[in-house]
Amino acid sequence: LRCSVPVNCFVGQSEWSEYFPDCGGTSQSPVDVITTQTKYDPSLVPVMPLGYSQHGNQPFSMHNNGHTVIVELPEWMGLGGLPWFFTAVQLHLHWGNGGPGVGGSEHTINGRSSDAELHVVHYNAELYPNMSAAMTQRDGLAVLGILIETGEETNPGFNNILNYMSRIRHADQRTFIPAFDVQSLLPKDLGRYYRYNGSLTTPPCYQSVIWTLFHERVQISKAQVWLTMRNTKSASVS
Ligand code: SG4
Ligand code: ZN
Repeated sequence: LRCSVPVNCFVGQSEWSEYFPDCGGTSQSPVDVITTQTKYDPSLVPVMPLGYSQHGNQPFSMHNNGHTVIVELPEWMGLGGLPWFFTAVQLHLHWGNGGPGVGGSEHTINGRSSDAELHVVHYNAELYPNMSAAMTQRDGLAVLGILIETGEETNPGFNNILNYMSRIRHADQRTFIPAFDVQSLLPKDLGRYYRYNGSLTTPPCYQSVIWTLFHERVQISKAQVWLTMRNTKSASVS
């Protein structure tokens, strides 16, 4: 396989490490969490979303980067409960291309995938000045992973994003959406999660992420998933 612009010509994950050496690292994410092999650590306190509900009046910027939808978050949002304070940067979604029931999540639990996965990305604001300085460093980033299942009931929190997806059907399109309570996207139980040191799940795969994968899955409706997929047909949202 030869290509001048690697990001545009991947045929599969197996080739990532040819172009991005970190993708062949020993802590590559995502992982399959095998619950019988996890170790209980009483020092792990519940996840503390800080300022997630203080969204203010400034709209959030949302764009399609050609792979996914990204919502940029205000810098007063952050994450406590870790050895350092982490500032929120953005959230994005991973959807499969198959629709509900096919399993578009990145992380799996005991081999079982979910229909989609939400990631809220933060950087270590105590040790590094900004996201780009932090993203190459061990302990530089903290990402919350939320597994999404589809059912019958509409999840109003997700409509704050999904209602506006049709405005960014194509790569590089950007829009502004009304600010909303980001905590409404998280599961209720913030105390049960899996924590491990891993990496960005896509190139450049920096081994820089403290991962928190919630045990509780969040439900959205099948209609919400179909609507999203229809509105992003040409954007290869994945
Ligand atoms: C997705 O490709 C996002 O579009 C990327 O966001 C993100 O990179 C990448 O996933 C890896 O993040 O939480 N899945 S992940 O490990 O957040 C970063 C952007 O490129 C650095 C802005
Ligand atoms: Zn992600």
